[in-house]
Amino acid sequence: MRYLLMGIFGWVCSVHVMATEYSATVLVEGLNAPWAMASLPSGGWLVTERSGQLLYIKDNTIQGRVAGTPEVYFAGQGGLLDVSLHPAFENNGLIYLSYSQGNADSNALAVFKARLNLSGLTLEDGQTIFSVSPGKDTPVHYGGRIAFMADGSLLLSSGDGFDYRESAQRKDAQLGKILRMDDSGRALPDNPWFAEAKYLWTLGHRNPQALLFDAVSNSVFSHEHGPAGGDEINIIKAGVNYGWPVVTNGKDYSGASISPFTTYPGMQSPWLDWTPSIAPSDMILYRGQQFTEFQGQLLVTTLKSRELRLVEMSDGQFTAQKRFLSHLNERLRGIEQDAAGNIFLLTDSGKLLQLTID
Ligand SMILES: [Ca+2]
Repeated sequence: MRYLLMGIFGWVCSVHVMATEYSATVLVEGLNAPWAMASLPSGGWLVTERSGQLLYIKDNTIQGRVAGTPEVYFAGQGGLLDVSLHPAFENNGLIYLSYSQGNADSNALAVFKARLNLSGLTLEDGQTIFSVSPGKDTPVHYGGRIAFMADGSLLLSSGDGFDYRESAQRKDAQLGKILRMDDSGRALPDNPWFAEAKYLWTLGHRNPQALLFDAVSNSVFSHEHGPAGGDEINIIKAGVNYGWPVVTNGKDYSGASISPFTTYPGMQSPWLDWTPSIAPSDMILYRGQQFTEFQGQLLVTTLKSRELRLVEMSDGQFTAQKRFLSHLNERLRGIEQDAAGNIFLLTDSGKLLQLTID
């Protein structure tokens, strides 16, 4: 018995020593509700603050506020949301912002396009190239993530507006969808329902908070918030119905059942379901060299769970999850990798962090 215990003790110790531990270095503090960031090829970051500011950060310092951003409807979950560089940014300097526009009676997720003048800290030729239709009178569930695909098309995740969840199944509404357009905001003729619903790429989403295109696997991943339970990751393919609110593993916040169905013919079940909810906020598919454990895997920031989730897969199938950074006790809002393979995080408490190996 004594030898058996010693054996177990030794095994536990060796596992502890072998596992890689991660922590984070604070680069910048004092950000005001940061939502998203984009790594600039010249070094530094563009960071959005939900109240409407676009900040330029370099050398661990806020260099200034970029002028020329759109006027945002700042309420609830709305305001200035994502920032994304055009795939040919180094040639054309174009950036894209998602934001909520309008007022309490009628507001909508919109996309703003502009040319970044970094030396002048201003946006030039800015224009709103798209806004979700119809408008709504709730300040929540915008979705709002932008991702460019290899063909140069722009994907936009649009939330269901909370009170309008039935719209997620209707082709005559852009709520609860992933939308696809060109880099000027025009619908693309090869979209799956172009004749009847030009912009729609997929149906049946609730509040998709992450959206990414991975060039290596030529795949698109998203995640979205369920209600109480039913957070999910999906692999996004054109023309697919992802089920909300007909199919969900979540319940209403009251505890009432939303749907009797967890599967339904013609609707795609989640690639990964989180019940109970972890409130995922952002996600990358890591393609750098610096963190070997993360290569080719998904990293998900979480709000409710206050941790970084590694979601491992093999041949496109989910295999395992691991949890990191719980000791920070931070609501993690955003994650990005830079060209060198470094990983950066945003927190709701207003910090820009860099991931480190302990
Ligand atoms: Ca679903």
